[in-house]
Amino acid sequence: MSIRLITIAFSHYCEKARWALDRAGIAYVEDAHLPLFSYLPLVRAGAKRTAPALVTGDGPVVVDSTDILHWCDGKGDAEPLFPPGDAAVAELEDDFDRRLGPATRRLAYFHLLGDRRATLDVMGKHGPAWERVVGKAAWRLAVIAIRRGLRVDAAGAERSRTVIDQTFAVVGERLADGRRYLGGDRLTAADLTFASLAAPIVLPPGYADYLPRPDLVPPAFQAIADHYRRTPAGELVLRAYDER
Ligand SMILES: N[C@@H](CCC(=O)N[C@@H](CS)C(=O)NCC(=O)O)C(=O)O
Repeated sequence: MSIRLITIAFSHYCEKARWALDRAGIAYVEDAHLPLFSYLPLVRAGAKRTAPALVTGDGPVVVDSTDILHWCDGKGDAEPLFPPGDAAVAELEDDFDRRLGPATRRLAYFHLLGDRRATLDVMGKHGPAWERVVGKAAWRLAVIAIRRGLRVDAAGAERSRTVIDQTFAVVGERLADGRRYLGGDRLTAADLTFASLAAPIVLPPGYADYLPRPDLVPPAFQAIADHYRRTPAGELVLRAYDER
């Protein structure tokens, strides 16, 4: 039985899982869905409500992106993402997962969802054709549901920017001694998680398949990406994607 990664294709947590699987050289099939449509396959697989989930065929379904990274460390060929005994990498990874991920998602949605063409472009690229047809027809309802569910509003976007600025500052300070990666000279779970969870606001070319076409990115959204790309932390995101 092939390994199946259930995703919301453009979700940055799903990107994190894809990246870890690719890096570890693990063959898998992506079962991509649109938001809300992902619930049924997740529940059927015995996962939680959130994507990603990894159906391995030889054990329980792995239901959280960080657990998928650990699973890859146990199964893949690459050097471990969590170097044994390195508590700093695990702490950074956990902080990015709990604070940065929700913040970048909210800020990106805040700038995306007001623009119908950009939103439909992102939602129209992946997943079963019937989901895209229904999603397009019901896009206004989907936008309302996402805005309510994730508290996507001006005040939330402002709070998220503060979290992002704090996190980018912490990352920048760690890189200030000239190290290439957060844990030292090679990519670890901290870098992979930071780069994938920051991708929706840094817009690295390697994530383009999950972003609006460049000419559709709303100007205020592009200005945010331009700002963060110029920071040392933003440069780490771009470099990690270049080397992906
Ligand atoms: N901590 C989880 C977070 C995953 C997550 O928030 N996934 C979102 C997509 S970005 C989701 O599936 N949301 C659907 C929902 O919450 O109902 C992980 O790392 O896997």
